[in-house]
Amino acid sequence: MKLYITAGSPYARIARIVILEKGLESRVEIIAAQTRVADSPYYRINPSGRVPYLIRDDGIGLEESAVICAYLDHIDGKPAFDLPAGGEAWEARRLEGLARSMVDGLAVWGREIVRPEEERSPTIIRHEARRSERMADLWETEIDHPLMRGALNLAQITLACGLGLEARNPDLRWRPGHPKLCDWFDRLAARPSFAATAPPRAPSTTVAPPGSDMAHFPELLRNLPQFEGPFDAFKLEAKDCDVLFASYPAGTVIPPHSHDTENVGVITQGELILTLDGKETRHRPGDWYHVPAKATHAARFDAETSEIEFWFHAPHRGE
Ligand SMILES: N[C@@H](CCC(=O)N[C@@H](CS)C(=O)NCC(=O)O)C(=O)O
Repeated sequence: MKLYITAGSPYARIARIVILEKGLESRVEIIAAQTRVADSPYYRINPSGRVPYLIRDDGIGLEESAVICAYLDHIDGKPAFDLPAGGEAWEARRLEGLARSMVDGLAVWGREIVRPEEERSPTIIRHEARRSERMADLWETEIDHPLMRGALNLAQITLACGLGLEARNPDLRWRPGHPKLCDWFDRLAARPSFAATAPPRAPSTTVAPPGSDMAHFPELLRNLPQFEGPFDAFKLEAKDCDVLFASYPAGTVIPPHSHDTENVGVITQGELILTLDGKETRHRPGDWYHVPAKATHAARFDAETSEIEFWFHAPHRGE
C-alpha cells in the first residue's frame, strides 16, 4: 500500500499514527505529495489533490483520514480503534467530532498563513484564532473524560494532531491557561508513534526577519513565495522544476520518504546527512547530491544547513 502525505498535515498524521500503532510500517510506503501547487504530478494520482490518500494493494484509492484509519485498523481483523460498545459509542463520536472540529479550524488557519502575505485574510485568521481559543477552553474540561484518558482512540489521536499544530503556527498558543491539556498533550506527544510523526517546525509566515534561519538569503530570494512543505524554503518555479532555497535548523530529522520528483541539490552552509539505499553520505558546502524519483531516503541536519534544491517533475526528465 502507499500513503500519500505532507509532513505538516494533521489529517495525514492521524493516518500515520494509526499505521505505527498497528505495526503496519512495512506494508505501507509513505510518500510525500506536493499539494497546493499548480500542475502537481500528484493530481494525476489523486485528483482532489488532498492528503492523506491511501492506495490499497488492489490499487483502489481511499480519501478521508477517518476512512483510511478504519481501513488500516481492520486489515488484521483485530480493530483497535472501533467505537466502544453501547452508550459509550455516542460519547466517543461526540469527542471525536469535537476534536475534528478543532483540527478543521486550525487547518483553515494554517492554510491562510502560508498564502502570500497580500492574499491572507485577517478576518479568517482572527476568526480561526478565536475559535481555537474557545476550543482549547472546552478541551481543558473535556480532557478529563474517561475516553480521553483511557486506551488510545481516534478522539485522542485527532485532538493531539490538532494541538501539535502549534509547531506549524507560531500564533497558535493554546497552552497558557490550560495546564491539564498541556500535561495530557505532552504525555501523548512522547509516545513513539506521535514523536515519529511530529510536524516540522513552521515556515516563517512573513519575509524572514533578521536573525531567523532564513535571513541570510539575499532579499530578492526572500521575496519569493514560501514553499508550503515540511521545511522552510523560498520557491522559484521554473518549467517542470521547482527551485527551493531551503534552510534546516540544527537537529532537523526528516524520516524515510519518497517523492515523484527527481531531486538534485547543492549545500550552501552546514551539512546534509543523507541516507539513500541504506547508505549514509555527508554533503558539505559546495557538494551536490542526487535523489532519484521514487527512491526512499531520509535526511538529518546536525548543524544549521542551507541548500539550493532542484525538484524535477516527470516531463523534464523525458518520461
Ligand atoms: N477531511 C479530510 C481533510 C484532508 C485535508 O484537508 N488535507 C489537506 C492537508 S491538511 C490537504 O491535502 N490540502 C491540500 C489542498 O487542499 O489542495 C481528511 O480528514 O482527510
